[in-house]
Amino acid sequence: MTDAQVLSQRRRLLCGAAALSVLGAVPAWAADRKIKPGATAALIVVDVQNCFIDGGTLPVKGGAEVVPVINKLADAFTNIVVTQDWHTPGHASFASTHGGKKPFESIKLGYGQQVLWPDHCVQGTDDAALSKDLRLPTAQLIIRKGFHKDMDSYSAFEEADHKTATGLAGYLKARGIRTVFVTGLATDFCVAWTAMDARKAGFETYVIEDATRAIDLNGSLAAAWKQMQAKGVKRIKSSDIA
Ligand code: VGL
Ligand code: ZN
Repeated sequence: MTDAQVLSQRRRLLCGAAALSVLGAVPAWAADRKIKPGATAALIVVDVQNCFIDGGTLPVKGGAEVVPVINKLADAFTNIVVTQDWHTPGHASFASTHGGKKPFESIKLGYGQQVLWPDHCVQGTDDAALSKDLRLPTAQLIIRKGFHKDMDSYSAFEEADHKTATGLAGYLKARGIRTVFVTGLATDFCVAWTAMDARKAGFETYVIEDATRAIDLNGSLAAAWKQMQAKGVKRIKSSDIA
């Protein structure tokens, strides 16, 4: 066979596999196409904290639903990093800090536009604690962010001035990590900013969609996916992981 014939035969085989998987019958060799995270991959679990779950101060719709998905994903990873939104009282991102401002309005601060939020994830409070239902026995690092009173940090890599590093990129690189899989809350804020900054720092980056839930403020979810795609972030489902 010529190379072209080999390729076209392969393509037919792959189409066949796609048709079979629609029927729910995936042959063993097609299952091999799932992603197997190895020693150079890390799962990043963003802000799965009481504040972002029902009963918390800034609940994300369906936020608790990511927990079992993430717990199951954790079995496939030897490297796991967890993040925590960790604000001072009177933080710049709180509406209550700015006289006359209401939550979900936006203002201009020294480093750019800032959405104002209800007071949330204050350092040391139960609201800021990780969900007690998370089971991540192999998690190696908890990185806290947003702890500078005058600056927010949606991203686990860089604060909102896009200059101040959290240290996560250096940590991951020092550990030999090349690929990151981002999960958690919220898709359109801390997950998206973390994923985009992971790309900026040179990591191959996936967002596992069903392991996230969104705030979706004025179309922010669709905008976030568009921006992530433009930056080369790959969008997958937890069933794509072996
Ligand atoms: C987040 C809003 C404010 C997040 C954090 O984790 O997505 N969103 N602080
Ligand atoms: Zn916050």
